Amino acid sequence: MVYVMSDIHGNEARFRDMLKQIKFSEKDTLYVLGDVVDRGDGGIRILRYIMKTPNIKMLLGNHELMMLNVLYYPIDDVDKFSKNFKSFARLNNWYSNGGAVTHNSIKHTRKEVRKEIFEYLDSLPLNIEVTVNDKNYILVHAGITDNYIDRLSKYDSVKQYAVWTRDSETASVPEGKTMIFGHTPTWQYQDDEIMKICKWDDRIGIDCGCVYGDIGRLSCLRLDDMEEFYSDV
Ligand SMILES: [Mn+2]
Repeated sequence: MVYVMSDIHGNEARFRDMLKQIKFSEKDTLYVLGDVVDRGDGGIRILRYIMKTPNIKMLLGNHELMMLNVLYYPIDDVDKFSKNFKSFARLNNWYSNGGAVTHNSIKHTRKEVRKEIFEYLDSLPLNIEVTVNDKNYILVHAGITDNYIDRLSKYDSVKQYAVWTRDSETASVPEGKTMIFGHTPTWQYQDDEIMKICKWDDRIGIDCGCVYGDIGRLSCLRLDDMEEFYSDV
């Protein structure tokens, strides 16, 4: 069976509960569409579990990118003031998006492990295409890379666009494909009191606001039969 999940945001209890609910085994494949870290405190532990489980595939989310920007990607600037300013801006951006808890957690991992984590995240794809029961899906965190038009974009790279864009409801999806995305909680698209997976003809939103504690849930979608699973433990 093939499953998709997104925006776990450090909620290890819900992640474990979901694996139990779907009876996740070696025969299955799980795609995690980014934003494993930040806000909740279990992000690094979940990430390490994903890294050692070959049948869990992950996409880069904007939260992983913010972490890499602070801890892994260098700032190529000779001017000290400008370098410090950029470094502060990156840290401030990450912390104002719930990164402090992840930063604190990664400080307590060994240097070699930290390096493995950064190299793993740095290697993650922005989109993955999968076919299940002859249906073609494009899995994304926020956007399809082919939709990035640099001259017109407020994002300065295709990577930034793919993990940050909010145009998931309106962006074009290639004919014959269904886009599955996280990043923007589904309450923005529907009036229901309880957040649930949101389906259009050619796109599906699966971020059910796990990050919001009691008013949100972690969702998981099985692509073989479109069965929906939810965890609010
Ligand atoms: Mn996101």
